Amino acid sequence: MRILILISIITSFQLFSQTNLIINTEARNTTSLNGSWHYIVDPYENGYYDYRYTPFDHYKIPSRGAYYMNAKKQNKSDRIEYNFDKSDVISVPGDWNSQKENLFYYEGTVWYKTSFDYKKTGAQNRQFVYFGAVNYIAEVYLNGKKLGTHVGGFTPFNFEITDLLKEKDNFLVVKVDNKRAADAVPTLNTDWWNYGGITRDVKIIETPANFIRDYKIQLDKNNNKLVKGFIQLDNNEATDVTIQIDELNISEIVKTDNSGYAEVNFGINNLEYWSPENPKLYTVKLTHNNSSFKDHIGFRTIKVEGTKVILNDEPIFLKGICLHEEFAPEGRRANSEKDAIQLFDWLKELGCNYVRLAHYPHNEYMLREADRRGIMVWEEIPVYWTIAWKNKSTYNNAENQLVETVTRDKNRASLIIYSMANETPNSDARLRFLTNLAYKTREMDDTRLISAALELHAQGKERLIRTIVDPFAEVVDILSFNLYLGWYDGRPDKCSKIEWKIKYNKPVTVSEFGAGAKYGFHGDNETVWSEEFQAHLYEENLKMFDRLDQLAGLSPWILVDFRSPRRVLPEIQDGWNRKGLISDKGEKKEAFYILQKAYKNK
Ligand code: GCB
Repeated sequence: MRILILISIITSFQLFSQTNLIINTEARNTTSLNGSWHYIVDPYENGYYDYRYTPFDHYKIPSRGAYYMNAKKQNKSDRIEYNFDKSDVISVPGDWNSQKENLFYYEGTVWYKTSFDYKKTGAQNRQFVYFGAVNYIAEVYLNGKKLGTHVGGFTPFNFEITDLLKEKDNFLVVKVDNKRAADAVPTLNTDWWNYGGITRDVKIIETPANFIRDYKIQLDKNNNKLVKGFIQLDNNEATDVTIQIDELNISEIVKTDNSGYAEVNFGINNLEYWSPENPKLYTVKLTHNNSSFKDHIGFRTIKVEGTKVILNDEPIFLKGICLHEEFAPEGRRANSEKDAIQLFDWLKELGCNYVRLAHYPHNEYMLREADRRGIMVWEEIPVYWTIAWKNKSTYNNAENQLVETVTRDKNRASLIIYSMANETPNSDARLRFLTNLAYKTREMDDTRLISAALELHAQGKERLIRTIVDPFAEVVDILSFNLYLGWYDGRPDKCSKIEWKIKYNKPVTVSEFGAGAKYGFHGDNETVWSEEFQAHLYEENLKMFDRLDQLAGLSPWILVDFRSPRRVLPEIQDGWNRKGLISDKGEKKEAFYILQKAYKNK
């Protein structure tokens, strides 16, 4: 029976809206603002609110007490109670927790400041300041003027600074607040570290007066000889844009309408399709008003047919693993291309063709690396566990994070699945929330699949039947579930007794299974935390999943041990979730080789 779902109309909420995101920033004319920034830790938000708790932002005449004014003492009677230039420095990009011992557990406000000179390269040019991500709320000010606010810790945003930028002595101040909140996305409760700070690159982008801000150049979902998409200029202008793919002798001219928008629609022949075996990327050149830049784009189709996932007309099994955006050997957020290369080296060694980037959008280096290395990607937004489903602004926040993710990554061939949520409990409000997100995703990009990490339900007298009872299963393209059989649910030998009863005619991927193990701790199969226990659990689980007819892929939990404040057991966890196949020091546990062997034989 089809379930009718009432879609509520939710209007966009100003605070979160970020529709003017510039994509493919690595190909633009940019100046990095990465480096050492001064910072002030401000748990009472003294630099933001006055003593009546009125934000300085609301003052008509700016107060020099507001930290974003970066005020300097002008004479001996001048009382200024902060001084960025005499405050400590911190690296950007980078989380503060791993850089400063006293900020290890800190959740709250930290002010960042950098000063710089800037020479514009063209008189008519425009400039934007771009942040790869700031966790979680960023209030951004240039030269004492507010540029705007961004909410959400894992997606990029930019503000125009053309009119404020000077040749000398600019100061950019960012108030970063990573306090968790019940109505935020994610909410209060997660099983990962709430790394605070300016965690990704910061740069100034310089563009012509009008420029190509956004575009989608991808194969049509149902026709692998047709490129479809759009070009969006930043300003309204009816003009020509040229799309060139020299290797394929393609040079297409599209005409933008009065709103600067053009549809892209052209035939393409003799393509080498992108796949894990042949991650072919074409250089695509976009030209508008004599100004050009390039992207490296792969072409492939992905769809489902019955219970199969079909890549370029062939069924494919997703041999994957989950991953947090963390560089464990240094106990910090991953933030560079070098980090991405190390993580993908491990994925390749394990024999993966697929990765689940949990539980929020990872940095763009990861998607670029996935494109180059032929690893298909599941990308998700941090709608995790107990979100405030009924709260409109929570929805708007989630939707905005989704929109920013799709906007940034829709030209990456590796990206095949958008996930709407992880382990969320059934309710009408949750169904409405997730369905709205799914509709929004399809409206923006119908060339990829939609999923969510769902929960399973136990049935039968002995509760050994596993099934999905979830109306959101009707909405997704691929069913996925997390299942900790042998860890949170019984012993590993229970796996052999499980019966599957999944009624939907859709492919199924196991989005998580696993067990904790401390590298170097040995025991028998039944000794919890031993490498042997984890390896045995993998063996039993893999056999159990082999009996699931619709099985189209696996992404066990997880490639590398990761930091979590929930994991406090001394001598075993010490602040780390130990379900990694690789330890926090980079050592491979026995289960790594079990999965590697299973993937070799698939
Ligand atoms: C889960 C969550 C994941 C946790 C994992 C665990 O189901 O999705 O975020 O870290 O279990 O280790 O318990």
